[in-house]
Amino acid sequence: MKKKGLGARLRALLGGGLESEESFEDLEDSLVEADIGARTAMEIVDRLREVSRRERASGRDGIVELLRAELESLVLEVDFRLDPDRLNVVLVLGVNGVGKTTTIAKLATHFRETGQADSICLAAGDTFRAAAVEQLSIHAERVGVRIVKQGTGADSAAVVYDAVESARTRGDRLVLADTAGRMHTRKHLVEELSKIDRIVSSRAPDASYRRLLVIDATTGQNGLQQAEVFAGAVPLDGIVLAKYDSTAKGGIIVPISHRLGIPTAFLGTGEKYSDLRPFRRDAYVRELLDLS
Ligand SMILES: Nc1nc2c(ncn2[C@@H]2O[C@H](COP(=O)(O)OP(=O)(O)OP(=O)(O)O)[C@@H](O)[C@H]2O)c(=O)[nH]1
Ligand SMILES: [Mg+2]
Repeated sequence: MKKKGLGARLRALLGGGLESEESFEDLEDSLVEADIGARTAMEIVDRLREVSRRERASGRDGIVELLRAELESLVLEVDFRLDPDRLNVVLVLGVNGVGKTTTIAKLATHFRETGQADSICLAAGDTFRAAAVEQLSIHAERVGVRIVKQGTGADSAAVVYDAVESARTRGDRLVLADTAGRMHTRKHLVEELSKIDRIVSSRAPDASYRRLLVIDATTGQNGLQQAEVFAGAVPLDGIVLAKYDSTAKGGIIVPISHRLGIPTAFLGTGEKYSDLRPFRRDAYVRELLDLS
């Protein structure tokens, strides 16, 4: 995985500590450069300025430690485990091309290999894009799980409905539902997701039903806007940050946690099915700052 760039920038910047106002501004720029976002970066640097003056910590190690603690206090994590006693339904959301379908195959692999689910069913809820159903079918076959599908153009909520019904009949532990990535209008998104929500809640009132939003780590601040739009449509239970391996930035989790209060559940770290890591904020912040 690529080293995160913020660590190197900090080392260069903090060679002799943070002595001047200019160096605080440079630090703020470095945080923005790492995708932490202008507002959140400003707040972090304001806090740092205040604490470092109060504690007279201007040396490199002191500053890095303050920054580490500050970032860790802003980042939210969720330990995303399946309920062992109920059917679990996980709806996977996100805009075009962020990594939803791949993430579903990775999640199926993860939950099976950690012993949380031995019978898993995928729902081909992306009925919009031609070839999406076929793509999910290929993943299902490779991972060795069942899939419930209809043709392109079918009603997405109806596919999720079928999958939930069939999972209940067969006693599956988990349904992982794919969704279309298009994000035409906010109104349409809200309507479509609300419909799926209503169906899952009414067909499986006793299930554990959660929604994960996939964000592409290479899209920068756009990820924050996407999270805001989806969170306005349905409650989100966690973020999966995909393509974390493909960027030296990766700071987008910080404003998503801090501004929107949405915790992160997983990091996607490559294209293989095993390239998914449960998110841990201490490890994430250390990696962001390139600390060992
Ligand atoms: N390097 C890397 N590539 C990834 C990761 N996750 C997904 N990808 C790649 O991103 C591309 C898009 O992934 P998909 O899973 O098809 O994305 P999607 O959101 O389902 O796309 P649509 O269905 O078109 O909206 C594929 O080439 C994946 O291999 C990741 O964590 N790291
Ligand atoms: Mg897809």
